[in-house]
Amino acid sequence: MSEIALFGNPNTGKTSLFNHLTGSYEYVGNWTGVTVEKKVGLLRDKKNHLIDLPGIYSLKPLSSDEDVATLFLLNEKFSKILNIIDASQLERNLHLTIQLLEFAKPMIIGLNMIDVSNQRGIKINETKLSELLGVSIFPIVARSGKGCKELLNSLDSNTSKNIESFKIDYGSILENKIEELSKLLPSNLNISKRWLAIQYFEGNEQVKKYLQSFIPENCLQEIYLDTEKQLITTEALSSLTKFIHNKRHQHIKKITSQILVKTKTTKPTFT
Ligand code: GDP
Ligand code: K
Ligand code: MG
Repeated sequence: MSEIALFGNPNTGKTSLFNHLTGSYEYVGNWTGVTVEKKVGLLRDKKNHLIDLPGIYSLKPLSSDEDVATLFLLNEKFSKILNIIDASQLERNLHLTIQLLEFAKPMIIGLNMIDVSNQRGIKINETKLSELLGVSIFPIVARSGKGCKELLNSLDSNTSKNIESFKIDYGSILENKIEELSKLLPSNLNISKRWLAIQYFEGNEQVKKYLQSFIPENCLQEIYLDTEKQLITTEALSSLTKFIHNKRHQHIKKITSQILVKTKTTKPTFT
């Protein structure tokens, strides 16, 4: 039996989906050191456990909720990520999705709130989105349970591989620094070095602490400051965090321009 980790933004239907996929909670407690609730359920096919993680917009910790998510990725053993996305808020949701894809472990997407996006006249080309992200996507309505069975069946399949195809080009300056930092890490690490480097540059404090067990603090700091200095002089931006956010935003815009089809001209939702 292995563990599947449920990640998503707040209010995307995580609890609704959790309840459809599991019978009842097998275990409810708190994450170590924080008051954030930890829920673990047995999937209805009794083949795997599902772990409900706090709803977050980004892995970069702003609160103990985000701490839990990063610490989970760094320390826990799990077989797969299940990322739930609100189809009616695609652009915003994809920021977390990208950070999870960069983690480069097997992942599946549950595209939720399909009823809401349909009502708003938004059609999403799921096949194309799946192609662009390199993972399987299952359209669902977590409130009613529509599509949840197909999603459950796919969670057990052993076919999902590590994600290798997904890569945002952060530009030569940052890409070189990602490479430089990666080279300082032990080769036998089972966490993506690229993900660690990107999260560090983004300002993820938990990742920074993790890296300090391999790289002296002053050396880490030097790389960070040099990267920021180079980017600030050439790109006229305020911070490394902002730079990474902007790159992801551009990438998301490129994705959504290829997969969104508006069928009605009512409310503009994707602005
Ligand atoms: P969480 O905060 O991610 O755990 O999300 P919840 O499961 O609590 O859902 C947030 C709200 O969205 C609740 O009112 C749900 O009933 C509703 N909801 C969840 N999934 C769907 C869906 O597919 N369609 C619609 N229309 N509402 C949904
Ligand atoms: K909620
Ligand atoms: Mg919830």
